[in-house]
Amino acid sequence: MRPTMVAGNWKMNGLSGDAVHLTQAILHAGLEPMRPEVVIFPPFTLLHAVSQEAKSSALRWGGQNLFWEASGAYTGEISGAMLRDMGCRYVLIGHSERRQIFAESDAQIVQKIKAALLSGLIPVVCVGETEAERAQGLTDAVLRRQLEAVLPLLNLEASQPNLIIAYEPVWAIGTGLSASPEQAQAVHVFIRELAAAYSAQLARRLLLLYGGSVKGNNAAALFDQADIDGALVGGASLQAGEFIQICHAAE
Ligand code: G2H
Repeated sequence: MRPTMVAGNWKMNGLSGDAVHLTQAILHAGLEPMRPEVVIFPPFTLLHAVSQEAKSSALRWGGQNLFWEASGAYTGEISGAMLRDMGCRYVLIGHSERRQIFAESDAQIVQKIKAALLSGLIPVVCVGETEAERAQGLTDAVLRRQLEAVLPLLNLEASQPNLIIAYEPVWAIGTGLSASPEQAQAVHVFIRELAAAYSAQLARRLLLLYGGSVKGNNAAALFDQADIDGALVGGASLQAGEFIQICHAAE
């Protein structure tokens, strides 16, 4: 059985007090350590506060983005080493909001993944189609294009995958309109098949998260699907009770 993960993407939300409150709530929720692995992705400004609360727990945290250069005159950017310095284990890369609002390209996403891996971070790479692309029957083609850039970065020498994929259909993000478990499962199978072209063993072990309006009341049905290994949760991760309910659904 593959491990499961529930990750909370706080996006651009929260001040120090919120970070302490939310982190404390997760730590005191009676979750079984590491079943699932629970990860939070706070804004950069809250990484220190989260790390102070969670440092001697099984809770993990990561950055929502990074820049591919190691250091230098890149005003406003954050490097992989800086995230490691904050105790991050993971980094989100290629979230659709980065792709759409900040025009991140597949080529830039590849550079970011390489930088993350070099820094010792585990990239959680987001892929997904828009509503128009799905309506035109282009879901597979879009995912193939996005993943053809990413999957060659799998380390074929390793026994475990060096990255995680999050399938986030853009039409389901923050809309309250989650993909049905069956729709998500079908795409996850497709992603695993694409990965199997590189390594059947790594593909079996590849952690595939679903993201897009995951809530306390729909998480269990998503987790029942064979190829959904966890969730990347946005809006609901800002509400302690809702997020903890999702974590329990993955236990
Ligand atoms: C997708 C998801 C978290 P939400 O962006 O990454 O957000 O759960 O609010 O749809």
